[in-house]
Amino acid sequence: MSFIKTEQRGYTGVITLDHSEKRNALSEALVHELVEALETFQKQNVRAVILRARPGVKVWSAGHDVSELPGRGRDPLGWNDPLRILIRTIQECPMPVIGMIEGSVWGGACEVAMACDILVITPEVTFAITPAKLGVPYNIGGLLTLLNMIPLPIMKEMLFTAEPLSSDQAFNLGIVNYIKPAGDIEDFVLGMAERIATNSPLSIGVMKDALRLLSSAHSVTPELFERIQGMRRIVYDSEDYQEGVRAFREKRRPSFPGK
Ligand code: YZS
Ligand code: YZS
Repeated sequence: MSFIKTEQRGYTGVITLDHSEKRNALSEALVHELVEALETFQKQNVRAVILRARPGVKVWSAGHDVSELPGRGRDPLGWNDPLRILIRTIQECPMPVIGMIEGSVWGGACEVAMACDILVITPEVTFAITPAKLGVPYNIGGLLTLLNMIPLPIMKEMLFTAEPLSSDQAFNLGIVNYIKPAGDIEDFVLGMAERIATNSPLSIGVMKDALRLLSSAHSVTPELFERIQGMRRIVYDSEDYQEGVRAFREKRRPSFPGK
């Protein structure tokens, strides 16, 4: 079964999320296809990638596939979790990835958007980062992806309320590059990708990687790393995490005991 569609137009590679039944949730299978598509594009000398969903969708992606989150006692966002693999693949691929977004963006899909190099969205887009609704302790690398895009007070509000940020706010804060009406967005993004493709892919690839390395150049001592991991562990060992995931499966509001 295929959860995405891919298309190559000259030097531009287009990936379309295509699993509307599950609102493009980032299952292991979907992520695997996405990662393969990016690797194939790289081999085929694609110079710019567009990551989009089907035209007119209400949900760009519902985020991590909650049915695949591990049970209590295991890190839900460990190094080899599909979301983590996808984020690294987008960040480390040398071609610029343009996120072309229609619809709402949830949880881990917000991080996918923030891992893209350039964002173009329609006016209806919203971004909600939702670990606090599931009792998930978001991982450190993931927080850094968000921190590199979102001003700290706004990020705290998003994380603590888990409420959506509007397209206007995202644009005014410089998180997204452009807001375009649904009827214009595709041509606009394709045009931008074509213009990128006329420039030196070697120069662009190295600058992208250097910017990634510079923006992740925070020194964390082993002790600090272990301390944060220890704090996170308390959360994924907790009743809150169990209740959050269970409530999602049972399609009801969670009631968090706070322990
Ligand atoms: O009942 P069926 O089998 O038709 O499946 C339903 C949903 O269960 C499924 N689905 C998902 N399955 C797994 N993981 C998901 N994230 C997910 N989202 C949806 O898709 C089928 C259609 O869903 P409905 O709810 O009926 O669709 P609709 O009424 O259109 O509502 C769309 C939204 C997106 C509003 C709704 O599905 C929703 O609230 N989804 C969850 C959004 C969310 O909270 N995502 C964050 C997931 N967590 C993460 O990414 C990170 C771990 S974290 O939490 O740390 O940020
Ligand atoms: O033909 P003659 O001898 O009259 O000389 C011409 C140009 O060759 C010369 N000239 C330059 N020479 C060396 N380095 C330059 N950057 C440079 N720019 C211009 O000046 C004479 C007049 O130039 P025209 O092209 O005839 O003037 P005009 O029609 O008024 O056009 C002006 C612009 C500025 C639009 C045009 O000259 C142009 O596109 N110049 C190049 C702009 C550019 O790409 N600069 C970036 C250079 N690179 C860097 O700063 C970094 C290394 S990097 O690339 O990393 O950002």
